Amino acid sequence: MPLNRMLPDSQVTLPLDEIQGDILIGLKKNAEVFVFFEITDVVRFRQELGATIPLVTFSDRMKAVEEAKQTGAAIPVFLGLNIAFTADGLRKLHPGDNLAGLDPAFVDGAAAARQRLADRMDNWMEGYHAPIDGALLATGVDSATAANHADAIVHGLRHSIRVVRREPGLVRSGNQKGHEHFGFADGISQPGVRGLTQPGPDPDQGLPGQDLIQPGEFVFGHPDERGQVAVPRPWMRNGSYLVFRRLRQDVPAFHAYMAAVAPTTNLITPERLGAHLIGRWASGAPTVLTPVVDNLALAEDPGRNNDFEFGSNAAADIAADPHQEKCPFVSHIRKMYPREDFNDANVKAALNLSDAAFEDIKKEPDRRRIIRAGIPFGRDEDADKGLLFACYQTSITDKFEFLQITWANNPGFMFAKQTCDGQPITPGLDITIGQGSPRTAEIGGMPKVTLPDAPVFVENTGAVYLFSPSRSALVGIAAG
Ligand code: N7H
Repeated sequence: MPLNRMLPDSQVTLPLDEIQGDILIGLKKNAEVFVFFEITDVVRFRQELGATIPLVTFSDRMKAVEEAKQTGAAIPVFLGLNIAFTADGLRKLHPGDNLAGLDPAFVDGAAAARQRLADRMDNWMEGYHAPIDGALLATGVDSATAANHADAIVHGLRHSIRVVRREPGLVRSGNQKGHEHFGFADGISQPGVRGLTQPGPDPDQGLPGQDLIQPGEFVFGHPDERGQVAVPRPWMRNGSYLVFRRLRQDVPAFHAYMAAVAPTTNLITPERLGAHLIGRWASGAPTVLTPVVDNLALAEDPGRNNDFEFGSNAAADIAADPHQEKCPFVSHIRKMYPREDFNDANVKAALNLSDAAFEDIKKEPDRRRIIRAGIPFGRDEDADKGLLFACYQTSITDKFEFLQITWANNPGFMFAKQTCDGQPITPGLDITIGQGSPRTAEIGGMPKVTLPDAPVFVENTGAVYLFSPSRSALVGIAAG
């Protein structure tokens, strides 16, 4: 979702003209083409990159587009472009730097991560095994415009790159616009960024429920949630790691499971079971706020659709759900952003934490925030369809991989939780994106119900880990 309330320019503390456009705000994306390439001639690449930099979209431009959207002003036809490099690409472009000491997940690359992510090892699409040095992210108002835009940029780099894979993404059409292929509205909850997002009445939140996070969690060279400023290399300042994952979704299997299992639970209907396993209804309305029926008005109100907590110690006037009566611990949004769930005496006891360590662990969910920037791929009638998942962060190990391995794939997370009548809960792995087994889940506050093994609904069919540099770093690369 766009960070749809931003500070006036005079109060923005981040150099938006340095930070590429997709990282903090999101390129406008009806359609997007990811072009993965190998650099075949480094010297010519520097020259051709130099001529391409003026076409790259930076965040100051995105902020202006977002503001125009809000005021209803006409938005000119918009072409977005970002450029990012893999570790292999950066080694070619920064000779003499073997990237020692950088995030090991990034340095080793996405192929090396498959085993620890519990991905299948045999189903990457053509091109993802080839040497990949970088990616162009070209956006446009429709598929043809984005494709033409990508073609034009590739043409400008034609003497120095070889395209190894093109991955076109397209938002879904009609009333499914903004919804991913299982049918759920996506892009609702994103972190607010201090120094960019306008605080609301609560100075620590932007929109209600949107915690403001220090920018160093997403771009290098700024304070992070621990107050530290990381700049592992001078050229990394104002850059961000980009995780790209081509995630195929088995839509028929998802709906068949909900239809078969819902009547065996007290959630009764497939729509309601699906909503509880995601944590939001198809419309985007959170089940914590509306556990029984969908609510379109709530879904469409940015002042309310993210304004809830999960944990027991949430402020009295905020809706919460400590015993998973309205949103099971296994649900996708609760796994990926457990909000106040660590703020629980049982967690302190289970981990035998000191008071200081307990205070610290309460902030864990905010330190794991990522900025998501994906887009669906494939048409509804295609078997091969899903999400071109993309997210930005300053550590792939501590953010994307942590979320996937330690929370999504872990049946025991969230730990130390109980039903209303004190039964221990083993949530199960994230039924949507979790990999591994067993694939059961425990839902319901009282009584709890154990769901039968779910099939794998989402599988990885290609991945690339990249770094999205600042304007100055791109200029430095072009200069050689
Ligand atoms: Fe998820 N889905 O439709 O099921 N995701 N996700 N995701 N996801 C979210 O709040 C989905 C994936 C996160 O702040 C929504 O914007 C699908 C990966 C995070 O409350 C929906 C796929 C990872 C959030 C989906 C997929 C994440 C989030 C609710 C793959 C990271 C924000 C809409 C095909 C490892 C949580 C919204 C918060 C929300 C779906 C992948 C992470 C509907 C289909 C791989 C952090």
